[in-house]
Amino acid sequence: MTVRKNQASLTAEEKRRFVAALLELKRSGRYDAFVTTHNAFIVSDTDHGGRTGHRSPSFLPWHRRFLLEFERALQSVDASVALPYWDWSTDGSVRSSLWAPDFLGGSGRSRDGRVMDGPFAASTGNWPVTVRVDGRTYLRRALGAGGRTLPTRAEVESVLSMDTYDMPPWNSGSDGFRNHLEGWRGVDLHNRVHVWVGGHMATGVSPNDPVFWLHHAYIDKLWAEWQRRHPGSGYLPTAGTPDVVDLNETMRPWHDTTPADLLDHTPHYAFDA
Ligand SMILES: [Cu+2]
Repeated sequence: MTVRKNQASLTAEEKRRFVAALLELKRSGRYDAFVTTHNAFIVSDTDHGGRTGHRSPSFLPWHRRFLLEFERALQSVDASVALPYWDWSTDGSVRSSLWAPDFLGGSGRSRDGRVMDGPFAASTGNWPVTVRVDGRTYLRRALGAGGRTLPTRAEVESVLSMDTYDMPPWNSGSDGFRNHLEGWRGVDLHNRVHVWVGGHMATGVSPNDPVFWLHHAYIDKLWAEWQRRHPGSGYLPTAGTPDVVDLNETMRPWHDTTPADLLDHTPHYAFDA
């Protein structure tokens, strides 16, 4: 059974195996296919047209499936690996063990944002950025540099307390849990974490930074926590909504799974707490 753990509690051996599996997916070319898919959806998801991966109700089930595909790819390299999650509301220091050289490496240098240490630094030769939006081929970060702060636990609580999953117009202008979690409205839990990390994480090719998976694994966990708190509230909309994935409609790019199929994470993985 896959158990997704808080990254702060991983053992040295668990970190080593997770990093090694990431590097092997990168080496084989499978990693970059995930970056390409994410960017294609970022580019095509629009508020007044078809929208699936972002700015829509299916933001959460789409990323749940995307992470499951990625986790299965990691497990095809090393069956012991599970995706860890990063609780940025309680572990938001740039000195966190998350950013240590034995795990994800630290922030970028000020001149060009280049990450200089850790397994994903360009100097290792192991992490070329090939799916990119400009000519720069090195991983970039600027932790906390944009003046943004990470969400607090109180802000997380304020979003978890919302009892409607999503609302018309089912986009970045919506009220409700999904859009406050995604961050186009209100306190913003998900978008601002991308901005706080900066560099590639603040672009459509954000999965170039391995922290993408740990961030989204925590967003996914918050969805599970919301479900536990609001057992009477379900995914919306349920039917007949143009441009939006209803409860029982299949999602691109897989065409074989619906939001309804993904509401329960427990057939696939558990959380450590
Ligand atoms: Cu994201």
